[in-house]
Amino acid sequence: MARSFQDITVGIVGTGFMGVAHTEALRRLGIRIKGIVGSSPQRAHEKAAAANLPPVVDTYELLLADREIEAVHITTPNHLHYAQVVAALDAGKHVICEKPLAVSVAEGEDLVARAKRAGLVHAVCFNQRYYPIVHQAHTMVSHGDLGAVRLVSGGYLQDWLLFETDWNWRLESEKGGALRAVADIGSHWFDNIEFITGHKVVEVIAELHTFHQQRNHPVGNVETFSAHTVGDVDRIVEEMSSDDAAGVLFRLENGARGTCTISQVSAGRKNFLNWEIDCAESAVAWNTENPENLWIGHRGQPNQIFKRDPGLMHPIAAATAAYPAGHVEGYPDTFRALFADVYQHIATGASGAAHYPTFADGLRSLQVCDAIGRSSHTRSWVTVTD
Ligand code: SOE
Repeated sequence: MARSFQDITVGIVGTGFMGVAHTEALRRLGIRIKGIVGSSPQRAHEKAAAANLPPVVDTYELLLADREIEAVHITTPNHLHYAQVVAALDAGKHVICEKPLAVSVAEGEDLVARAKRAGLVHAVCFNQRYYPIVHQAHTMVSHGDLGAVRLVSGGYLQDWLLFETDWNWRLESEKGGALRAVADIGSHWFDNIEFITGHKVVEVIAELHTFHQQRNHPVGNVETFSAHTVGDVDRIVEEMSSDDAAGVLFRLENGARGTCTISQVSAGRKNFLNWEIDCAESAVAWNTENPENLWIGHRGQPNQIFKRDPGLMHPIAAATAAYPAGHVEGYPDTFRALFADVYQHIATGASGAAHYPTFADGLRSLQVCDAIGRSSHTRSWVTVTD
């Protein structure tokens, strides 16, 4: 018998953009969040007061020592993920980690092995899979409704790092990792594509672009997406090497071909993940700025728009929707839907297969991103190592 979500107690580490998103989604599910840890107790208290976060716990060690807490959400900068996941698994906690799972393939491999050994639930927040329309496209492809996948195109565009004065920890490679736009948002796009098509990316040729060789950034902490609200403050000039944008050509394991553009410097594109998947009989296209509508392209009949409607969607896709048709669901809802899957698994004693992205998917993403980085470096096709 499944336990009620209300009987599950969890903790969160990280009080930034993602810490808030996780808090809100967990509250909607009725899961008790006993404590949240920030980069310092003072910052955590300030943020907790401003954003109505759970009670602050002073250190991560104290959070892990709490026996009531059975799962930990890790929403800190990327370089902290590895050690925090290891500590959580060692403390016997289930782990829900933000993407990227780690900053290198070697770290990712180690975390997959540790999670398996520990026998605990391990999830990675590829939340953008949980737009109900993405699940609908996944079921249409896997049921053969569209024919074999042949061509995939699209990308992920944002503009919050457009100006040389824009800043966030993601731009510091010691914190974000060597790859930036590719790891931060390209990872979501490739996860969407592998999830929908059911085919792995096997080869890539890519070019990374650093348009701002220098950034003139504010001193101190700047929250994700908030750089343009920073006023007249002290700034320092920093040499930059990470990718503002990237172009990727790729091959899927079934022989399908793809192209992807990733950018965090595309004016006007706030958070635009988009794809078109052209199959042997029909095509589908979708984007996050219009998340309720799936375009279905035909040759011999008029094209269609499939609006998100739990009553008409495949049951697997309908299960990711919380509201009826016409009541628009968007980005925050994807976290609710992902965590519902994860906690359903925990509530049933983690028996049976996981239907949500696990550490194996987190590792897979690190492998794809690593191949993109190597390809840009060697200016050649690179095989994605599995
Ligand atoms: C910033 O680019 C960011 O918050 C990413 O880190 C998230 O993963 C993405 O969902 C939205 O944009």
